[in-house]
Amino acid sequence: MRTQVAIIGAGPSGLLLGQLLHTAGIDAVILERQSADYVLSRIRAGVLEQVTIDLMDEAGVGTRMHQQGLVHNGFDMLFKGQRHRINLDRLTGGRHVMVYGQTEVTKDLMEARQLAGLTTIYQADRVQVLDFDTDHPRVTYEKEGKTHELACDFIAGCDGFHGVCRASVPRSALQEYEKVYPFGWLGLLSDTPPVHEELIYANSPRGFALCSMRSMNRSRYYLQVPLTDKVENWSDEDFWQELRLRLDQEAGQQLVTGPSLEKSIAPLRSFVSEPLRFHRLFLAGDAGHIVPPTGAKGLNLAATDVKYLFDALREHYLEKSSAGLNHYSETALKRIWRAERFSWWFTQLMHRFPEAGEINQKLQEAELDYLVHSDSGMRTIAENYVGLPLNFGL
Ligand code: FAS
Ligand code: PHB
Repeated sequence: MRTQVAIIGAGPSGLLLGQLLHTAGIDAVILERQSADYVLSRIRAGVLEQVTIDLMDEAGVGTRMHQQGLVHNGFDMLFKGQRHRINLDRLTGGRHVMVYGQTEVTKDLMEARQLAGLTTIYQADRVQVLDFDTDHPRVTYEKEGKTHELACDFIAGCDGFHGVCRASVPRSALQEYEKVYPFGWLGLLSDTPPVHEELIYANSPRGFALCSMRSMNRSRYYLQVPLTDKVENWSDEDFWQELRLRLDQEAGQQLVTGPSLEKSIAPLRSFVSEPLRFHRLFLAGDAGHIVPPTGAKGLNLAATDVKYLFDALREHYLEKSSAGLNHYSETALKRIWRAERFSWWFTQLMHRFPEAGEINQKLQEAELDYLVHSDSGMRTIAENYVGLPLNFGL
């Protein structure tokens, strides 16, 4: 079998790239290790930046997102029992974010791909990416006990942090930067009305909490928990009780509890692998970087990688120019490091670091107190949260 672009991974990165390539008449085959249902079962991101919204529209899959997505013009920061609203609209000159779950983004992209009759091979085992340092890269995989080979012009490594693509690059050819945080996020999904119409990020002496949502009937909550914690240690009742202890009185009274639909613990890390290009192999999304989810950047950063890579591939095929491909890594990494910085900074500001001593909580509260009483302080939060403009600093 042969294609122009072999995409490894059918998460949001791979599916969005496949859909954009299709709009430009460029052929791509997606190879995915899991089943489609398994991919959809993973509960992840919830907040889309405008650049991601625009890309969904460009890929022709934005209809349901605009019908069901919730436009948010602000969010609350809670500390010392007080809530302070970050007015995104006012602070960024009219920009906002949209609450629309990654599961829905993935569903829309999967359906569009299937409707267009495009090839996605699910449950592709033992995927190998080969000869990507030559002009004739190829991918092999096993399916139903048979080995298959896919010849291609380019390989897009959209296979996430634990994927095969980055792992196939010789260690001497890349440099990895990593920071692992001493805690995780225990997430709970429930069919209950959100505690507030916007998100609440809470810095409490007991630890971080986040009140988010998927719709006005489905809520998503997170609690900072020690890395040693296990999801089986947490009954729903324990979760709701701890969440109340980390919120202010009003939210505690508003909180509607109910049975969890999903409960899981995600580790937090900052990670970047440089570069993102290895001749005919390109890394995009979590395959190349990870951010702690505090700044809601993970999915949005994946989307901008895909935008840069799609623009470069389209330029290669339609304009016979390789300029975009040659600049992909440098351009994407500039934006990646800006998002890594904000995600790290916001994580340091909002989470409890017991090993840093009680003074750390006092310093965090002092910094928060300054930020929410300073327009420039709130603006630095707002402009990063909605996503820096694509031409920022260029
Ligand atoms: P993904 O990991 O989503 O997709 C990679 C795909 O490649 C997967 O389907 C995988 O099965 C497949 N794959 C892996 N190895 C393969 C192989 N060898 N062969 C074929 N296929 C292979 N971001 C936020 O903004 N907010 C959040 O709250 C948030 N929460 C998260 C919680 C968790 C537990 C995790 C892990 C991430 C979270 N993220 C969050 C970040 C997340 O949303 C990612 O940024 C997003 O999934 C990135 O999408 P992809 O790059 O497509 O990678
Ligand atoms: C979510 O709704 O899953 C979510 C929202 C904002 C974040 C992280 C996760 O910063």
